Amino acid sequence: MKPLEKIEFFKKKEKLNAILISGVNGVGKTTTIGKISKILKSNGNKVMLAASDTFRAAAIEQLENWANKIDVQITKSSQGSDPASVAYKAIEDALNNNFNQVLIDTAGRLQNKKNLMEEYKKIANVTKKIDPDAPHDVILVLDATSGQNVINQVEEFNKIIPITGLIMTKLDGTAKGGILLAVAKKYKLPIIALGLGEKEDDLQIFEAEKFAEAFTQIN
Ligand SMILES: Nc1nc2c(ncn2[C@@H]2O[C@H](COP(=O)(O)OP(=O)(O)OP(=O)(O)O)[C@@H](O)[C@H]2O)c(=O)[nH]1
Ligand SMILES: [Mg+2]
Repeated sequence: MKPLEKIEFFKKKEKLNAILISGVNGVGKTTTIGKISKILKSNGNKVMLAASDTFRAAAIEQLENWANKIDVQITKSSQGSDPASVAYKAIEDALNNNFNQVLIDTAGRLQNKKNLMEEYKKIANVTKKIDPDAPHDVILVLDATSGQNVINQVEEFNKIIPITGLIMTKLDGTAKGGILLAVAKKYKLPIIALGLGEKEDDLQIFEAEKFAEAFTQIN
């Protein structure tokens, strides 16, 4: 499992690092952004959130609550506005104000909905107008209770913009998420972290040894 680690994800970055967070509906994207922000901030990063889920009612407020809780900045617009413009503006704001990490929240979308996947592509492409290397990370959030469908999610999201890391949430429930290792190996994707609850500290950075220990104890 060692090659699946990517602990440097959470370290302090010297240059702008835009992180696109994607996944199907309700997997825990927004919650995970809150949790990641806390770790990034504690490691000396200046964090900006981009409220690019302009689709779901109350999604902006939800992200704003996390921004307040963790005490990080947020760039937002109104519900129904263009998600790509929000991402663009967030990165612009970050560069102008010396923020180095931008976490882009996106609306939940099913991997087989063509128009929603096109919109997703547009968000990624617009960030390249500011920095051709952006988004520097593309994290697909997976729900441990999704079972085998996870494979199809990785396959389809990866086709639109190459994924750079996986996070699996809801591992505090009865689902063991055994599929995660299989899918990470198949697509050669690092596992960034594991979600173990709804609170700000319920994110465990993926470390192969710890995971192996926990896994063998549970089973
Ligand atoms: N038990 C548990 N619940 C979680 C975890 N991560 C997120 N949740 C819960 O899952 C629900 C959905 O979380 P969100 O963060 O809103 O998910 P999302 O992917 O942003 O949802 P959409 O934006 O609507 O697609 C919330 O009730 C979260 O509190 C986790 O690791 N464990
Ligand atoms: Mg959300």
